[in-house]
This record gives sequence, C-alpha cells and structure tokens, in this order.
Amino acid sequence: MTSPADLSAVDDADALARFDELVAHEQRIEPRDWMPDAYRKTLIRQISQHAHSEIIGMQPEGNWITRAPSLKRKAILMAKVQDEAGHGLYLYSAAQTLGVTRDTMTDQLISGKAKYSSIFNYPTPTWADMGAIGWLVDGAAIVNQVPLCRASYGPYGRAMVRVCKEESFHQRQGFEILLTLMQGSEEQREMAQDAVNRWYWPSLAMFGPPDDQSPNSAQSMKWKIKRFSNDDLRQRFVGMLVPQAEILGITLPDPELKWNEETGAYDMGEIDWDEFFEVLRGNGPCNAERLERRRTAHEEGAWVREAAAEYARKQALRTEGQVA
Ligand code: BYC
Repeated sequence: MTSPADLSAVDDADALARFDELVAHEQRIEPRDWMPDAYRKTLIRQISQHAHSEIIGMQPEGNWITRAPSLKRKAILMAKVQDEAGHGLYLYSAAQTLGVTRDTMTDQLISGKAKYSSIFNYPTPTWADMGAIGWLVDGAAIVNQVPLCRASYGPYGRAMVRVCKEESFHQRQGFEILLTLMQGSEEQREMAQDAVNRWYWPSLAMFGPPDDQSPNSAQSMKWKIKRFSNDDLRQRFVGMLVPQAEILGITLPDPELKWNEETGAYDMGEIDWDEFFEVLRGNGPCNAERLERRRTAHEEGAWVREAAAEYARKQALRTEGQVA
C-alpha cells in the first residue's frame, strides 16, 4: 500500500517536473505556482537585497537635493530620488508575493543583517558625484537589470520592465550633468573627472564578485533568474562606457584598459576585491552612516505607519457595516 509520504513525494516530483518544464520553455513562474524551496529562497534573497539597495540608494543623492545648483537641477534630482523609492516599493511587493513580510525585510535591513549594493557606501562630496552616479551607477544598473526583465519569476521580471525605463532616464540625466561640467570651467572639468575617478571602480564591483568566486550564479542561471554571469555583464558595461567617455572628454581611470582584437573585448585592470569584501562586511566609508540614517527614518516614520493602519482598520469596519 502507498503511504501518504510516498504520495506527497510523487506529487512533489510531478510539481518539480512541471516547474522545470515551465522554466525550460521560457514560461513565467507565478506566485500561485509550486516552486522549489531553494528557488523561493534565492528570489527572496536577491529581490529583497535589490529593494534595500534602492531604498539605501536614495541617501547619497538625497545629500544634494538642498544644494543642487539650480531649481531645474533640484526638481530633476528630487524626481530621480523619488523614483528610487518607487523601485524599492515595487521590489518589496514582488518579494512579498513569495511569502516574506515587509516587516521582516525591514528588520533585516535596519538590524544590519541584510545586504544591499556595495556602491551606496561611498560618499558624495561634490555636485559632480550626481553626474557620476547617474552615468556610472545607473548605467551599471541598466546593464544588470535589462536581462532581469526576463527573469523566470513573473512579479520580478515585470517590476524590472518599469524600473529599467526609469533607470535609462536617470543614466541620461547623469551623463548630461557631466557633459555640462565638462563644457564649463577648468575647475568644473576637474570636479567631473575627480568624481568619475572615485566612482568608476566601485561601479564595476556592483556586478558582484568574479565568476569563479560567485557562489550563486550557476544555480541562478539554471533557474533563469540571472541570464548572464557577473563578469560578462561587467565586460558589456565597460564596452558601453568607452565611447561615451570619449564624447564626454573624460578619462576612465584604468591605465590597463585597452581593446583586444583577439578577444573582441576590452582588457582591464584588476578590481580591488579586498575593498569590495570589506564594504560587504560593513566596513566601507559610509556603511554605518547609511544604516543609522535608515534606522532613524524608520523610527521617525512610526506615526505614519500607525496612522495608515488605523485608517485601514476604520475603512474595513465601514465596509463591513455597509455589507451587514
Ligand atoms: N553589493 O554569488 P553572487 C540601483 C553579494 S540599485 C553587495 O555573485 P548573486 C540604484 C551577493 O548578494 C541596484 N553584495 O550573488 C539605486 C552574495 O551574497 P549572499 C542594485 C553583493 O546574487 C539608487 C555574494 O555577494 N541592483 O540601481 O548571484 C540610485 C556573492 O555574490 C554585491 C541589484 O540588486 C554587491 N555589489 O549576484 C541609483 C540587482 N554583489 O546574498 C541606482 C539585482 C554580490 O549570498 N541583483 N554581492 O549573502 C543581482 O543581479 C545579483 O544579486 C548580483 C549578485 C549580480 C548583485
């Protein structure tokens, strides 16, 4: 006689076969579908880290909203930072469809347990940093995220479509800030070059560790969450930057950067991976400041959450009253 345990093993095997088939045929996995636990965990990890990055990523640029050089620049920067908040919210919502709560994710972030992108632990001392972030950081984000529009998990892929449209506006506004500075005074050109010198290498590190030190890549690519390896995307990004740097008249700060006819790609210098892993361990120039700021903002926003919950409670009571 077949035991209930055997039956559930058969069910799981059927469900796994269905899941594998959907992934193999480029069909989307939706929240209602069965999925392996490890797939769910990987998605929660990546999507929540991605959401945290968008939220923490508001801080380096938020730093310049009150000091933007003109009303127009201030309006653009505010809209951009607001877009990042929106991206964080779409992504938290996508992660919630996998069964994790927003409170849990928030706790993981403010307690310092969760990772967020290394790039946001660097300071923004000059206005040119707004240009360098738009051009390099949003540029890297686009290269990384366009393939994620085809991620096998439906809510993640769909969120990415909208995020990428906004990121391309962000990238262009960063490029335009740098172009304006490069067409200005000697001092402005130096400020632009200095910002690019500081953001170039950390933006390359955004793509994650080299392929031979990337423990999650192989499985994530099999599941079609990731479509390209960290190194492939990094290479693609550099190929995109070189002609844009020429238009800007900016030098990319890598003396080893040169076109290789044989490989059909750019050779480049070594990224400082020790620095990258130090930032991941919480020891970057701004890790403590970023987390402290987020924690304080969360505490100071408690009354808004309470008011919203109370409003929702009253609305629900009113609706029940109408039904009765
Ligand atoms: N920073 O096996 P790997 C934005 C971690 S926001 C920190 O290659 P995976 C914007 C990685 O999590 C853009 N940690 O991992 C916002 C893993 O640790 P765990 C943010 C990193 O997941 C405001 C370990 O290292 N973009 O654009 O296969 C203003 C080993 O790595 C980083 C996303 O989040 C890093 N840079 O690949 C302006 C994109 N890199 O989790 C702009 C979505 C790696 O095992 N995420 N780690 O403890 C991804 O595409 C992938 O998660 C990654 C890493 C390519 C980042």
